[in-house]
Amino acid sequence: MTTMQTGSLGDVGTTPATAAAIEQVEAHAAHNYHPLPVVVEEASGAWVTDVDGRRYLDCLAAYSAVNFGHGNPRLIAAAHAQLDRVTLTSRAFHSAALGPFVEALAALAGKDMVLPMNTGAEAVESAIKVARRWAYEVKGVPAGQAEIIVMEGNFHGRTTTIVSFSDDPDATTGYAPFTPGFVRVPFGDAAALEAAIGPRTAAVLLEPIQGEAGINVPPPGYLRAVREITARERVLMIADEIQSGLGRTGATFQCDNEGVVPDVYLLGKALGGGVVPVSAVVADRDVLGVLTPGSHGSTFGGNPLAAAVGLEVVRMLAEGEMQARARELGARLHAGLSALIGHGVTAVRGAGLWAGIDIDPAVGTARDVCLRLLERGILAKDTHGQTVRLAPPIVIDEADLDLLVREFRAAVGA
Ligand code: IF1
Repeated sequence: MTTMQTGSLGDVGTTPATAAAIEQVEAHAAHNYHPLPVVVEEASGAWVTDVDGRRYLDCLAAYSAVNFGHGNPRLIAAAHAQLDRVTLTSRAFHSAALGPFVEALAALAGKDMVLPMNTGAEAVESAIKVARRWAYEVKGVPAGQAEIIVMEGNFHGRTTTIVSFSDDPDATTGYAPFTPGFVRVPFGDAAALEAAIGPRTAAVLLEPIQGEAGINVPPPGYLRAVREITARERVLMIADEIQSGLGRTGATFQCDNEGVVPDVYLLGKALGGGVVPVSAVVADRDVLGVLTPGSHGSTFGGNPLAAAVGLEVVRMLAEGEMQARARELGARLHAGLSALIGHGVTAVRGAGLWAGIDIDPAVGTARDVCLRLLERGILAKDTHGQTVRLAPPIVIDEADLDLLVREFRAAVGA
């Protein structure tokens, strides 16, 4: 059972231990976030405990990096075992842990090869380089002229090249000059995509469901259309499954739910099990084969600790239970949330155990609702003003999922 929060929000934000911790971070860390006033000290499964011992149900799971729960025993055991062997060799030498990881991940994705990196942005940046080199060396696009088609409303990370093709002023203001070679089209519009493809097009990069944009699910058949068009036009289809993948939407990849196999999968977040940063570009040899010794790299990419945890994540996903849980619990979550439409909620979107809920402005902003949820012992995050995103760890139990829906209903005043 949960310990319900008592008192008003003021109590949550102003206890001495919480206030002191917030003050210290505000004094010494860059202010590139506006966190909710809660200071997490421990976590297990779907629950976190703050510095005052108060418990919260974690319904963000670090933006789906903690799909398998905080302190997942299998993943922590894999990390502990590797910690006592070797954690970092660089890839100047081979390590015993890398081979099993890349072989298992390639098999999970049905592809030949893996480029192991660390953060999602690194996987995206690496895929941009690989797609350009593939365009020049395999497709025959004239040197320096490769174009990559991206989506309006995209979010693929925070590096200067990635924000170069963002249409979000918060992500781009003050960071020019930008990297050229990107064309943006409306998400969900296959005709617009087809019209934008030309002889210099190397790839299409898209999220199968747009996360930051508000858990935007494209129209049925869109991803299949993207697959058909890119296959016909000899353009790489690059699916950014960094947030949508690895069980979150009730399948190994969201592309699976649409019966689509992209040329390239981009993975991250949950691939490291919420323990270490692990990301990857997964594709066949005719694509990743363009990388030659010295043409790309990373100090930590494919390190033994990351590989050991990543291997256990892949083994867990190969069993299929996490995907089944996300399907079953996701159906329960969406049924509960959809009942709120017209009662403080104007729309619910998502797939599996992933939901974007638009809040009726009469109730307040999404952040207002997140602050009310915080008072009620639920951690959630807003995006773009009116949308609350929910992505609890897939290990959440049914009783806690029902608690989430009850508290959400109360927080929107339904
Ligand atoms: C932040 C957002 C989510 C991603 C997709 C690549 C990356 C991300 C589809 C880059 C990262 C994170 C970044 C984090 C918050 C979070 C986020 F709100 F920023 F957009 F999830 F929606 N592709 N998303 O979602 O991966 O380099 O971060 O490992 O920047 O605040 P990363």
